[in-house]
Amino acid sequence: MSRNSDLFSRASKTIPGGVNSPVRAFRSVGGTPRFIQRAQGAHIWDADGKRYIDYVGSWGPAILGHAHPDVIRAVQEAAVNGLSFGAPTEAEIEIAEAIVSRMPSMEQVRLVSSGTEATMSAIRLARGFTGRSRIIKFEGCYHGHADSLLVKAGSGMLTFGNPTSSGVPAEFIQHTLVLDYNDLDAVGAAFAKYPDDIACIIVEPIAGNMNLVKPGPGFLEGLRELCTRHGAVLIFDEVMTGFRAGPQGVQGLTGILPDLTTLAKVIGGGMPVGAFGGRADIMAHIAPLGGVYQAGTLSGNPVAVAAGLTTLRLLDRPGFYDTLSERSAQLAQGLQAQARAAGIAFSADSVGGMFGLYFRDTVPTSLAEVSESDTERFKRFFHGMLERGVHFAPSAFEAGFVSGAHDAAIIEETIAIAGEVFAAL
Ligand code: KE4
Repeated sequence: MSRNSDLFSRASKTIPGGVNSPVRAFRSVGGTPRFIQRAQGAHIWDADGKRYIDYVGSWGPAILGHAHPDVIRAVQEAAVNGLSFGAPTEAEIEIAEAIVSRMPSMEQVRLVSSGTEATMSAIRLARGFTGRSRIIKFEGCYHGHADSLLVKAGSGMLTFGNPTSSGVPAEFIQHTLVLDYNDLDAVGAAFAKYPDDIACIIVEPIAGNMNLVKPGPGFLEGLRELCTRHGAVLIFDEVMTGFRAGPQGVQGLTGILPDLTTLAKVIGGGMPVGAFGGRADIMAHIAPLGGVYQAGTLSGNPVAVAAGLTTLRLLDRPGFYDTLSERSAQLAQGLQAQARAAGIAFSADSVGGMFGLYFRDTVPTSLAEVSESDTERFKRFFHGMLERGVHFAPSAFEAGFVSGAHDAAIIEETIAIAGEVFAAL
């Protein structure tokens, strides 16, 4: 019995499902989750001492590679001066300045402790700013686990959604419209049906929670135009794509500026930091300035901020993102070549430091197309790679991540291992 199995059965006695976040339980791929003992650079080691090349990277934060010495040192130096004060610190100003100077649409920012807090707060702010209740989200996009966002599309596209979680009363999601990603006509129809009644659109400007799905031509531009025309707030949920898809997130890649942006993951560098921000005239409605209440005991705590601020500064290294993008593309192309050689229906895509792997012939443009992937084959691929020391996301519906520590040799090693696994699929 491996230590992973021992730990998993022991964990399950005191922690629901043995994990503190559901995707970690391997439910969609089967098998025993690996309990990580330590991580360094591109690698993680499990409880049995087995080493893996890691492409989860804590679901995005480990963009520099795990345990970067400068980040660890910054955390240690902050910690000896105290962990949290519940009072303002200079470091919070520095990370706020670092964020707003990098994100083209952000004039002001408020720190929180998770992506969920960021999106929940941004939606409340959009409702408070507009005085409207209805919100639009897209099927397959995940924005954290706030009640009003745990919704799947209703029967008719323009009817209101149904909860995706028990414990969410219908009243809590009655104002949430769920539309198809990339379906701009449906968004136009929603505004036509509910003129002056839609507070905001929240969207992953590149989706990473239905696997990687990019916006179609004109989709983001169309959302921007519709929100401007109807006085609705456009929220880019860049929790995953912020400082990951590129040095200025998707808004930097596209030049399309949202009214509000939510961030987390990279800006904490592995420590709990989230943020929401954007137009100063909207942020002026947040307490203590305005009537939209939002708060957090550990928001902006100096230890988490030290990790995030050091990470952001290290990302400024010349050529960092060019190399990161090259590595992701090298992985995607190499896996595609191996799959083709083995006659496996497979495609892959990448943008910046994130990638998507799909067991279908073509790169998907919607959740429906992602759902046509061969998930059974994905499971066998996932475990074949895991047994050979490569740790991909334990779900066919998640994006993957490379870091600055994934050099060309590590990518080539991964591609070579995949050749063996595809051949056995
Ligand atoms: P957190 O509350 O988990 O920090 O962030 C929620 C969130 C919000 N918005 C986007 C675009 C996100 O990707 C996330 C969280 N992403 C998942 C990965 N698919 C976190 C992994 C997990 O749930 O354990």
